[in-house]
Amino acid sequence: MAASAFFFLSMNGFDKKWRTSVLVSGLITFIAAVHYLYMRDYWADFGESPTFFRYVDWVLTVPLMCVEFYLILKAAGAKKSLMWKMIVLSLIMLVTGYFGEAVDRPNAQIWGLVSGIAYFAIVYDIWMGESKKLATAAGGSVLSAHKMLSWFVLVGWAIYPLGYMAGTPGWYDSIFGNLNLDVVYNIGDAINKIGFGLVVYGLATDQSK
Ligand SMILES: *C/C=C(C)/C=C/C=C(C)/C=C/C1=C(C)CCCC1(C)C
Repeated sequence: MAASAFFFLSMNGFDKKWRTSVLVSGLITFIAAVHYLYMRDYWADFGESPTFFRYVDWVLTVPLMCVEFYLILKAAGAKKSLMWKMIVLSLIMLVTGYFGEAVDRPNAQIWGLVSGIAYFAIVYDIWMGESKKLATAAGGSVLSAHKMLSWFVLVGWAIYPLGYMAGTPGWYDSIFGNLNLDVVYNIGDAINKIGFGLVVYGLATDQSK
């Protein structure tokens, strides 16, 4: 919530075309903050993982992160089709993950694998595919912000499959079984949503000079 206040209050200081990007950063942390209130209450009432609210949050915030990629690459000629491709991949990643955690737990490994493939398709696109080419063409601070965001997706987002393995049955039980799924997800969300937003904030600051 503090991050959202920070992003919203800073918006007017930026050139018009960068305001949308900072607005989206604020929306991502705001949507998460609201869902964390639901998650806390659910946890307090039932003493179990608030999986449903967790995934409702992600289904809204992760596509918005894909929109951020599109917005910063728009000036370099990014097309809407790039945005939709990333959104669809992120939804496949999340819906299959939800099935593994909440609907068909005995097959969590298979759902997790399909989810992981969609995740790698996103990683591939931003590190080596269309998105990377556009960022390279844009150069300068857009390229360096794109690189930072790509690191968030490669390293920061990799926290989530670890949480998933900690919370679902599979061959990985002996490795991750002692971690708490919710704690891992909470840390992942704080790093990824606030950190991601700050990179966009930094880029908007640089471009508005
Ligand atoms: C703000 C929330 C974010 C950035 C959530 C990201 C979630 C993921 C990258 C989840 C990925 C998963 C896999 C790659 C495999 C196992 C199932 C998931 C959904 C946990």
